[in-house]
Amino acid sequence: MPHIPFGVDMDLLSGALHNPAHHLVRKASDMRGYYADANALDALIRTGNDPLHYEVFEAPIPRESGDLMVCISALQPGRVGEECFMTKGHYHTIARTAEVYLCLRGEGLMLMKTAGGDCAVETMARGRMVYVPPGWAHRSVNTGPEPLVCFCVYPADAGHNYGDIEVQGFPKRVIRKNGDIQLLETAL
Ligand code: S6P
Ligand code: ZN
Repeated sequence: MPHIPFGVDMDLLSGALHNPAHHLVRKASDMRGYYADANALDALIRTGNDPLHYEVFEAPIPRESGDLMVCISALQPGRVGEECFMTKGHYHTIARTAEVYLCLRGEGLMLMKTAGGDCAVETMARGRMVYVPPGWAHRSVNTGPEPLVCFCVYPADAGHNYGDIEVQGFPKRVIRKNGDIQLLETAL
């Protein structure tokens, strides 16, 4: 891909980018193993017609050192059992790379952890930026009734490493119970 300046149009409400180079779609069936209540996820897949979980639209940028990847994502509202819809979460393959999330719509939490056992949680809301430092795995959680739409920028060669996340998850799970958002400690 040539390195020439360009611009792209985005729909900040739905969280879409026109003519993306890559469009990632994750449905409920892609999330097996990630939620505490596997039966509730199976029921959602069967009776809910395997609903959309989240989408990520990436701009046409080479995944090269020195470039910045730009994407916009939309995480749908909903729950699996009591647990709020969330992304899989990942480390970056190149661990020294950070990421900036600017929230454009909705409400949520960013769960972050290091391989060394540190954990952090930041709120996400329209107009709020969350900085994910190098070495921190990150997972977005939608705690509200609308799509959680975010604009992200990170080094284009960073890569995704799902590492221990599918097996261990994060040190906290986010549930909505009786209308309240609660953070549960998980046994790691
Ligand atoms: C990429 C950035 C996001 C995620 C997206 C999907 O570094 O953090 O664009 O790719 O939120 O998350 P996941 O964990 O399924 O790759
Ligand atoms: Zn990332």
